[in-house]
Amino acid sequence: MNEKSYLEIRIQIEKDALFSLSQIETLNELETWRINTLGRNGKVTGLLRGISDLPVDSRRKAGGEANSLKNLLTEKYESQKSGIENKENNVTGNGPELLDVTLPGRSISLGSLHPTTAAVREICQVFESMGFQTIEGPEVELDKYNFQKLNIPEEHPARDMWNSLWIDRELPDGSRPLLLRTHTSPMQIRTMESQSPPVRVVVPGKTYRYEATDATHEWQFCQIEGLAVDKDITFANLKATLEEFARRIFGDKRKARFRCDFFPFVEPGAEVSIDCFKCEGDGCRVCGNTGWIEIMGAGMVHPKVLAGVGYDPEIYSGFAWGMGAERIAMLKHGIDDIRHFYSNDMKFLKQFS
Ligand code: FA5
Repeated sequence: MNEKSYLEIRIQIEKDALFSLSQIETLNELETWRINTLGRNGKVTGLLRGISDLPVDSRRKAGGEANSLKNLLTEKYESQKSGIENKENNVTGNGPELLDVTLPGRSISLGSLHPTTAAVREICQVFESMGFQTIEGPEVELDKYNFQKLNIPEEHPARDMWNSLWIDRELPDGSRPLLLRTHTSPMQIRTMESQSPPVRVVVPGKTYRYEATDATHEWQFCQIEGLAVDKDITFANLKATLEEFARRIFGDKRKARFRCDFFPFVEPGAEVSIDCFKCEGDGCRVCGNTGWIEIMGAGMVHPKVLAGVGYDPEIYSGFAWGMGAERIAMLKHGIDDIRHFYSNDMKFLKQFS
């Protein structure tokens, strides 16, 4: 064979292959075309093999021509293949018949606030309207702030009130003082250490306890701490502030109850409960048959705590509280199990969007 006839064969193969490719409509037909044209015994491969039959000085040009044909047909094959695949999958492709411009656009689905976040924002706004400032603090805390400066020394039995998750990290002095905060009360100390009275803050944030879960207890939940310190603050101010909060959040229908309680960092201390939304106070699973759901601990800041941060307890007094945000949301929306909040159940969460 000479160079001229070799190149004529190449042109003929190109013509035939492009024509037969243009007739193909299915992937099966396309595969047969590929085998016959580009496969191991296909025409293009035969053309490439034929180079060795040519005189030596014609081989270079013939090889270039054969390879360019191979590249051209491979490219055409790939584009034909994706065209057929798009058509079969009904995806809008190059063909105008696949694009329906009259279809309405897909609307972007917007997320919404988690019910805990929504409750936290609403509660903080109520207190902001009463002159409190919203601040945040660290979730990994020091023993010093979570306990000691709150009048709970090491080895004190009151520590058993908060089952703690300790962090297994030793500091250079050999101590292991880090834990996931069990309440937001450490922010009382951090706030008072960083400013002089008067103080009025609310502190929302995650808290953690090594606790079994049930309808009203989670191991991770959200608290909102409140602290007011000034001259002449009395228990009457505490009660008025929290009663106003309860009225604004729950309306006049729900009843608030204050009872004596013990927290080492307040004196006197109180537990605040709201009558159960589920049984209207008769007693049920949600309220543990008591008719009341406890929403917060509160009290007058202990003089030892004030003195510990450098405030003179003879001049200043204050009140503080720590409430559970999920419990407030449960009461507001009639949610009967706190575990719904963090089970990632979209059916539950979408009710609040
Ligand atoms: C405290 O954590 C105190 N720091 C509150 C406080 C602050 C008292 C300032 C006095 C002055 P207690 O452990 O009771 O207290 O928790 C406060 C509130 O957090 C409870 O009333 C409840 O609403 C919520 N809470 C407590 N434990 C859980 C839990 N496991 N799951 C969900 N909410 C909880």
